[in-house]
Amino acid sequence: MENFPHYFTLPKSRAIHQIYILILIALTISSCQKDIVDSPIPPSILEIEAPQNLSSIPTGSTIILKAKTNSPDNLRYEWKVNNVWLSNNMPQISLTTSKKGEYNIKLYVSNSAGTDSISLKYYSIETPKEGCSKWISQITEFRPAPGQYTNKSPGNPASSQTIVGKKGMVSLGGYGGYIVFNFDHTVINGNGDDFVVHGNAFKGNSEAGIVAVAFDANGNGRPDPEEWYDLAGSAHSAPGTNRNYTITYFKPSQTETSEDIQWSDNTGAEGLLKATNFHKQCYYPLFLAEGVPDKLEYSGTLLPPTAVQNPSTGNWVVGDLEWGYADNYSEKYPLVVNDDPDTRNSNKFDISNAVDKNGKSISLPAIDFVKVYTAVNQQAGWLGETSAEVCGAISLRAQ
Ligand SMILES: [Ca+2]
Ligand SMILES: [Ca+2]
Ligand SMILES: [Ca+2]
Repeated sequence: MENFPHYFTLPKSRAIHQIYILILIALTISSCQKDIVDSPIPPSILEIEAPQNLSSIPTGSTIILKAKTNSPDNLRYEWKVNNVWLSNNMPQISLTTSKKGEYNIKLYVSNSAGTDSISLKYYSIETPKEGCSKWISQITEFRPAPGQYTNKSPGNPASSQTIVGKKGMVSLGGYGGYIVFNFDHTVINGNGDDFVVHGNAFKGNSEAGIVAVAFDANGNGRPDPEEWYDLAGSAHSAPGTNRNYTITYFKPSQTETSEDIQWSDNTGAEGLLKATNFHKQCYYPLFLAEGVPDKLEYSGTLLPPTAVQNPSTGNWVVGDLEWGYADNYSEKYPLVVNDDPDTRNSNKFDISNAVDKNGKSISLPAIDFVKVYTAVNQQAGWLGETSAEVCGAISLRAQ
């Protein structure tokens, strides 16, 4: 009996025993509650409440962003906009989109138990002003590759200006040669085609140019290298297409008259851009902003060759691609858009076809710059190198 606990040996103490247990339970509950206060659960952000259509906020407007969390008590809020911290410890912020471009919002919510974070991206877009022009308003850059028209019409700087405000013609030279232009408004990515680019193609004479687009995401008024995306066309996933192509052209021994231009590329191939019998000037561009360096590099997507010679006639056919390239004939090429006769003989482009270097689709709300570059590296016999021509462009989003 001595070994039994004290309260079993004293029947009178049963009530006291029950009181002990109740006190013990009460102490346990109280201790648990104390633990909750000392160690809260980490916060969890449910969402940032934001306006419905974040992809088209007009520049200059103000929006309210509001954090929604699972446990709103005793939280610290830290907001970052385009990598700049806001000095604000509030669950909501008011932001004015003073400049157009991309806005990257990051929200951190913390308490003593931890931190949660969430990201949100939206775009501020300048809507076209009434009376803006459908035509190209400015040539941002003209950097043709060597070619039979380079340094003379239609392949000189004066030629590049002929497509401002109207139709004209500029030749881009061999693979990689390009022109960059813009309109007097941001071209919004609406339903279907958003702009057209005119060429001088006809059936069997398609000198494909890849069209790339840039949305001025950082709002600095310039197309930066990371802002460019190709618009994919029918040959972008074809066997033989190289999405990471770089060609280097070498300055000829003299620049007074034409001679073959040597090139090499990042696949290890090399060859000659041949001087033809018809064009006697130097083919290596002599007017670029960088002067006349010993070599010139051009990069982008390379499409497979399209030129075929008819063995019996000796004539060359520079084949048509199905869709999605400038200076390329297709059934849609002669058609007009929106009953506007100025859109005849053009290729039609939809910003929704933008892809990154891996071919992954990129969603762009709008674009500020268009680049057209020659997409193939080929000699079509006596026709010479294949070089895309640009004969104008029209925005389908002008007011
Ligand atoms: Ca579109
Ligand atoms: Ca920019
Ligand atoms: Ca052409």
